[in-house]
Amino acid sequence: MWVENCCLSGIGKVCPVAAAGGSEDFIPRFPDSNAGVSREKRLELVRRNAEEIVTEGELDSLIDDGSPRAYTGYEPSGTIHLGHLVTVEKLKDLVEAGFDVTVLLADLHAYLNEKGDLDEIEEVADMNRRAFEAYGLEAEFVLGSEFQLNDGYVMDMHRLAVSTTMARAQRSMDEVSRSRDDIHVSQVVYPLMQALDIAYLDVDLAVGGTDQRKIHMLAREGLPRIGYDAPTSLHTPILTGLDGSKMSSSKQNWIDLSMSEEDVEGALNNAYCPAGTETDNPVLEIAKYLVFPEFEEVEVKRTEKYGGDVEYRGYPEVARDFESGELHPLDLKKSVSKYLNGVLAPARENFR
Ligand code: STL
Repeated sequence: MWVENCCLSGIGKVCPVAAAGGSEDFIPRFPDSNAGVSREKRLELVRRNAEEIVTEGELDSLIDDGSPRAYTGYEPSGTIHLGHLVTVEKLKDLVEAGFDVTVLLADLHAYLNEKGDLDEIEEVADMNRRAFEAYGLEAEFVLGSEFQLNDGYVMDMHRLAVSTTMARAQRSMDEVSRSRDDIHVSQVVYPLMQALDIAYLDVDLAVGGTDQRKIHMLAREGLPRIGYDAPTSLHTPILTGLDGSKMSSSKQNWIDLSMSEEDVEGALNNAYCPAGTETDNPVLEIAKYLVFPEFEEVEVKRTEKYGGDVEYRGYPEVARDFESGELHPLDLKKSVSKYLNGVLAPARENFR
């Protein structure tokens, strides 16, 4: 039976689709281990769905390193939304490609970004860790404040501060910062610390959304000036909000782990999904960045009148049929809801 063959990267983890009461025809993505995964396959895993790698040449060398190390940092957040999960998917790809992965729960960064007091943030961080683990991410989880207050780190922060211009530090925060005017000093301490995290966690590859790119570029230039290696960086796309505009907490135009299966279904059903158009289409993006990395095959169920059931092996087939008009938005939405709910089921338990 299918559930016995289900091997999400963790041992003894429950398959998300089975947990969601999914059918037997789902095929999970994970092999039993990454032993024997070819160099080519490992590179393909690292590169898939990446918007940018700085630089491809460096990544190519990293792959030949015995055990390359990668990380992403997250400000602990009361809502884990699909935007977070795009980078989590990439980290799962990296684990499968043989990287040692660290997740930084950046409590001090959240504090600097005015997200609350440290005690509250730490509680949220622990909930986030459990959600990421349940989602099948095998990583080492580190709380920022565990090492960011050590003497060596603080001294390096001052050294980096001396060699970084105000304009550069401020600019790097353009897409991350909470405040736009009346900028606080914390806003320029933030990117310096983020750069140092890369050195102190001893990682080769820094992963984040494209909103992190200017901070990563600052790290690439700044770290060598104070005696550390320049990190390679990989950026994932930023998901379009469900209404077709930029995701924003004020609009609540996203799906997060606090939502029930029915809420997810409803949200997708109402989502912007213009027939025949791939551009800025959040439903297709969810299929591409969150569903297909988990399932080799995705089935769309339709009555005979509307063309009958169809199975897609890979996102390009879906995009092709959607663009030609062969696949209707409503059928796409129904199928994406079902698979997405399967993917979210185990992590959602943490919010009950
Ligand atoms: C955000 C939004 C987002 C990413 C981050 C924060 C990342 C924070 C971070 C902090 C320290 C690090 C790495 C990343 O070392 O998309 O508000």
